[in-house]
Amino acid sequence: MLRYVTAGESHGQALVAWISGLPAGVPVDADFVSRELHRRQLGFGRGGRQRIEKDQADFLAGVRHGKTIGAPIALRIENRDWKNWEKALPVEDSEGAEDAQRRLTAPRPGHADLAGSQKYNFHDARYILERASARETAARVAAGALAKLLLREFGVTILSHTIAVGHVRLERAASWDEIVAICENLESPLRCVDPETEAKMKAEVDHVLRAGDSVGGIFEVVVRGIPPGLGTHVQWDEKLDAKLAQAIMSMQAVKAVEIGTGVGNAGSYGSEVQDEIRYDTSQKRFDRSSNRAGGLEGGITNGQDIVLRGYLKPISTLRRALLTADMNTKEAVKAAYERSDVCVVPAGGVVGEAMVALTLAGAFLEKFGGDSLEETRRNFDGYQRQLDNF
Ligand code: EPS
Repeated sequence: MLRYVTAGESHGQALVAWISGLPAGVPVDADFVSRELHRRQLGFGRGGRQRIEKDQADFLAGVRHGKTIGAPIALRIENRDWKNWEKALPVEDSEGAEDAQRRLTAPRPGHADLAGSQKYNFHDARYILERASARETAARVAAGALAKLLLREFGVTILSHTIAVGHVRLERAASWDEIVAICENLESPLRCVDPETEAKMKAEVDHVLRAGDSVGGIFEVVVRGIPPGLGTHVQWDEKLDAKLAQAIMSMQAVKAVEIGTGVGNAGSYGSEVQDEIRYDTSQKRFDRSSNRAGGLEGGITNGQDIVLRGYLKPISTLRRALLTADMNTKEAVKAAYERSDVCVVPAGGVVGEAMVALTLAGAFLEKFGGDSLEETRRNFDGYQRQLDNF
């Protein structure tokens, strides 16, 4: 079973990830992992923090001679900013530590600040926001890169692009080649395949930057090469679409998830929505004339591209702060402002890819198993023969 967890606070020493269940013998391309981490740091609208950090995964366990050994993998990503926070967030209590604390008592509407403080009984949201921070997604991306490396062995590619930033939306479909190109282009400010739309998106971010506001948007993750038959219809918590939705929904600031054209489908007729089935004799595979289902039917992959969208609300830290109530005095005050990003949609796509990769790798290993990559491959190849002869 593939399992993973992360630990780490935004301004603590480091982020760590623990991943268990990958078969032995998966090549671990460290440059690929670094590149994924770098991609997550990019995008127009990020705050000053990204100039401090240079995310790198340091493998502590489970990888030897460039390959997984079947043992749990542990990795660490340094927070370079820690040196600026050591006094404010020391591990041990010390004299004078109280004065160095950077307390936050004016909770930001939309943030975990207040609900978390009430739950954990702090009259200071510092410890809450440190862990709620999307800084944690760096650890997810490193873990997701390992999942991608497993899936890559079986011809699966997971990419993403930006569909909307604020009020600006990509009004046409993006081709696979365009999505490949935008993922390779590390200079693209917002990772939108259409340059004209991207310029408008950039203006939208510029506008909120000047106004002291923030902006959300939509990213789309597309997966090519996944075989039919991952996930199952038989039990609610084993349905793969449900697991993917949870994986994306668990991301900071995501408030909705869409699979295929799910939102629009609700207002259309059945004849306009279902994807007609064909048989491709040369490939010996069934396919569809369209892909409104986003590659999933009944909670099972159907062999079409998996397409899903994450809807990000605007970041809740606003320079032009909203009203809140102080947690101690209970008086009406302006919400706290901390250095922040104003738009994270391009990074959201990269994190979305990682979450999808981890979820699909889990479903893949559930179906094909294997303690070594060779064993997984034998099982996979046997299933391909079953499909050939179906
Ligand atoms: C974040 C606030 C900012 C972001 C951070 C998420 O950090 P800081 O408070 O240090 O300026 O840059 O994201 C990252 C550090 C990252 O690497 O993604 C928040 O409050 O969620």
